[in-house]
Amino acid sequence: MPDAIAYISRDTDGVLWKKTLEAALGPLDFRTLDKLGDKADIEVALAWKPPAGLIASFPNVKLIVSLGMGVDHLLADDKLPESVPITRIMDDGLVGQMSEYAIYWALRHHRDIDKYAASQRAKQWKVEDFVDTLHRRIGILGLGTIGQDTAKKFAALGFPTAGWSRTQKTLPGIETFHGADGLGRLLARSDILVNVLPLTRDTKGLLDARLFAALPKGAYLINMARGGHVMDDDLLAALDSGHLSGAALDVFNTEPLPPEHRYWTHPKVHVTPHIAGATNPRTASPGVIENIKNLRAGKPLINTVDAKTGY
Ligand code: OXD
Repeated sequence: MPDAIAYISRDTDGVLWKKTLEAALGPLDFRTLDKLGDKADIEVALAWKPPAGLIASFPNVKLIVSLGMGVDHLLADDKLPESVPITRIMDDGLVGQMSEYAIYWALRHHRDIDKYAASQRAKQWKVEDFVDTLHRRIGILGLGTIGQDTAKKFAALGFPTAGWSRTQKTLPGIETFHGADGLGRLLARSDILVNVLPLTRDTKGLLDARLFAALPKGAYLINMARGGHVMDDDLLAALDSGHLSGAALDVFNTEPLPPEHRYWTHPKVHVTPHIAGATNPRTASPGVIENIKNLRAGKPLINTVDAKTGY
């Protein structure tokens, strides 16, 4: 019976995942990308950005687990076996980190910290115009688990907070918009726009010149979803024209961000290397363990992904 777990990631060595899974499931035949051995032994693939076609070469794989909450990295592989279920991690730790990331950059912008840092360098005692929290409107693109947590925390800080999703959602204390009409209405009232959408056929390139133009002048962008949402030239043009006041970007069309990319040195851009939310085996593993047990017991899986919607 194939029962090996393949850990497919070039970002981390999997030692923590092996330890965490073994603590719950007992000793495992746990294989990493460089030591996959006989691929016929592999029952479960834990994957983050797998090389295209690799999972299709596991003849007996029964479950594909996305090691990210986003699954675009898996669905980009057009050879992914269609009949094998895909599940994704649901990681409270990661969700909390993502909210922290958005709140950090939003507060830094809201309280003019970069301007005060420049004033300090120039030894200048200069007070910037004050903007009441009640007048700094937050807009969140995407109201899945991450978007909802982020929205709730912004609202708790007193920011007027709204969110947009494909289908209608109701959330206490959050203004919600949906569909194509709703997007324009959300943008028109968003002084800080936070993107946490899944990357799908419908959302690829959504953050383009038209979308930026629909934001109020001086709006600030925080992108912690995927680089593929953003038309980079359009964002740079919106920053250069002064229509947008700045951007905090964690994700990029090409990762690692190439050294020659203008984002690295743009005075209005903050770049971080896809760290907004790191998968943490401690908080991500319970659902994975449950699914491995369910798979082996022939029970229904949780956190399944619909390949058609892309999340
Ligand atoms: C994810 C990510 O999808 O970290 O979880 O990008």
